[in-house]
Amino acid sequence: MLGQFKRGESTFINPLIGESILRTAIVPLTSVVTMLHYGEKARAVVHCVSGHCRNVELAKLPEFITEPGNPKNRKGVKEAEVFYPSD
Ligand SMILES: Nc1nc2c(ncn2[C@@H]2O[C@H](COP(=O)(O)OP(=O)(O)OP(=O)(O)O)[C@@H](O)[C@H]2O)c(=O)[nH]1
Ligand SMILES: [Mg+2]
Repeated sequence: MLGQFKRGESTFINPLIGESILRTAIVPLTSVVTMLHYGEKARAVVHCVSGHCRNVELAKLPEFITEPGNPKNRKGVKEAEVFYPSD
């Protein structure tokens, strides 16, 4: 799902998942491509431009994929994947 900043992508996706996994805000927020997949267990994986990847708790995901949590993408995040047990 693509859109300009603040067009409501995250707000639209959360009810489809059934839980507010993606943060929403008035200021520009989601700054990294985030892929959502079905998974037996809720978890997230952050892939870095260096080639490394790490598992992160869903609650800590904003530290990597949002502009306030990762200003100007200083953490070098390439993309993030979220796995969630939602039909
Ligand atoms: N009035 C109105 N406000 C909306 C609607 N959808 C989202 N918003 C509000 O618009 C703001 C931006 O919503 P987000 O879901 O964070 O938008 P986004 O496109 O994911 O933003 P970025 O990740 O920063 O690009 C929030 O304050 C939402 O509450 C809508 O349909 N109507
Ligand atoms: Mg967003």
